[in-house]
Amino acid sequence: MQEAPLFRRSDKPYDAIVVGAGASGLYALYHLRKRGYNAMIIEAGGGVAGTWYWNRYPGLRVDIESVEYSYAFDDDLQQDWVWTERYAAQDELERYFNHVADRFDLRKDILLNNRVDQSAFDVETGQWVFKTDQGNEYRANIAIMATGLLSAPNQPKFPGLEDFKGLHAHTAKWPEGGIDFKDKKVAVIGTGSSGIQVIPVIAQEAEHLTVFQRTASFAVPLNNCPLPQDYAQEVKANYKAWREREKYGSFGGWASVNFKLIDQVHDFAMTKTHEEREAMYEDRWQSGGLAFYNVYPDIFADKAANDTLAVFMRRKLSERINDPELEAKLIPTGYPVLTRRLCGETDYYEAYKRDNVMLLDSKADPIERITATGIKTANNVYDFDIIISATGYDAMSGALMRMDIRGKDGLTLKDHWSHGDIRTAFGLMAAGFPNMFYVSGPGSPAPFYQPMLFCEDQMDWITDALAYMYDRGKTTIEPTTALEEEWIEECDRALKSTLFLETPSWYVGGNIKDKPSRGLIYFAGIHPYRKYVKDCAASDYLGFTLS
Ligand code: NA7
Repeated sequence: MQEAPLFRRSDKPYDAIVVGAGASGLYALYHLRKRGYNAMIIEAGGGVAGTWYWNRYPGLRVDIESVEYSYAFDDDLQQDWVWTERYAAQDELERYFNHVADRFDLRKDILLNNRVDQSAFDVETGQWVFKTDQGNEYRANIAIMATGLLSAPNQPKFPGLEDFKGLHAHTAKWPEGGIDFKDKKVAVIGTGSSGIQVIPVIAQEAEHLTVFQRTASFAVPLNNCPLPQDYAQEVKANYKAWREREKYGSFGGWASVNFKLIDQVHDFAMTKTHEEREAMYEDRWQSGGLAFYNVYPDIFADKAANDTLAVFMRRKLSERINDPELEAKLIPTGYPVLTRRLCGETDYYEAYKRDNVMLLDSKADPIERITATGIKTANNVYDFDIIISATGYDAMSGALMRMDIRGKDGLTLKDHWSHGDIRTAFGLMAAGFPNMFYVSGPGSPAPFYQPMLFCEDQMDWITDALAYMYDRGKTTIEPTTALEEEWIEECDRALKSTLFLETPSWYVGGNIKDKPSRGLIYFAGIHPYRKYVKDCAASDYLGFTLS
């Protein structure tokens, strides 16, 4: 890693300020500069890389293949960078984003260790004023909120947490020096993607591990391995075509199954024979990872179609776990497969076969409180040295809602989004908040699309809209409330045509008390989304007011 050049401070207002130096924020700065804007990033962390900076728990790795989970905007970058594993681990991803910051000389315009507490629109000047927790204040004409879709940790308010005398950490806020589990009694609360990654590692290190599971997740083998070099070379030789296939021919921006490029499946599960479906599912199971998102589209919408996959998965999990008592606890029932995020696992089920690991059912015996020495459930008391909350995120809207964002006429974003829906136009802007854009924001299909590709798409749209605005001598753009209304309806229609509401996951705001599902995510995915925003631009930004 190169030594960071000092942040270049400007006392004049910036053309644009980007909040967040994760995957989206870094690209936003690069792109804005390329389009001639004087821009800077304000970042709360002490380094760049967002998710891969904050989440440092052992076992963390991406579950989209590294050659696909990367930027596409610069061919030299994708040719030069060498991924070492099929699914990169946290440290490799952190290195990658640092390399991007150095390679494109971004650091001089990145202010670290400053959390934006407040962003307020100044009607007099038409500027956004950003105030940070370090007492700094910056102004810009354009605000780009690249604050992350899974960045605001969800820490359940367990009574007594502050009395715990041992160490407590959330997976999304891992202490920088790491945690030594040796000879320790450890609790992990939560068995989503984060819990499933951290549990096998802690199981090997700790004296004893107790897992508090409320809902079992569907988890498929990740099949991580050193990246086969012939595969890496093949991708590099064909990166352009590969990216096109990811963008236009895949469901979620990744196109490889079993190290082969595949097309999105458009056939419906229920039009296939049992044998054809089984062959498709088996292929995905052998591939590992998230390849199941690329199967028949009716899996997401039709319970009978979904059941065909759920039955297959349960059978595979039963063979994998091969222990009736554990199978009863670990094989999910009661919700459609894929409506909670599919997890990729490495040695997860083996962890429960160890003598030093105990799995508890937190639905039958819920956590009541944390005590000075451990956890009290409805029926039991347990002692721990360390408690890990792997309890997820206030997804999509959480990071924005936790900031004090004030638009025109004193309207706060919190208030704007607190009336039963998350109001945006295409997940890009909200009415009353001129010139403030969200990247991978609520109301977009971000959770179902590769984040770097999405950010590249969204920044193109944003800077095209700005060019259109400035070319016409205007200085502000904002959506009408009518467009917001239409978009919420479209989001709601798309959500209700799926099975996602059948379980209270973060996809539908179900993990956060009183959080609305309306407008949170655009469930129809990237392809219809792309058409909506493209058509809007082509129709002179119909639904947006320029002034
Ligand atoms: P998730 O997937 O939201 O999982 C959080 C887990 O924490 C889940 O098992 C929850 O059970 C559990 N949880 C949350 N609150 C409690 C309380 N109060 N008591 C017991 N258990 C609780 O978050 P992750 O960090 O694992 O993954 C988030 C995303 O990051 C993932 O989907 C990928 O996209 C990357 P519940 O299911 O609510 O019963």
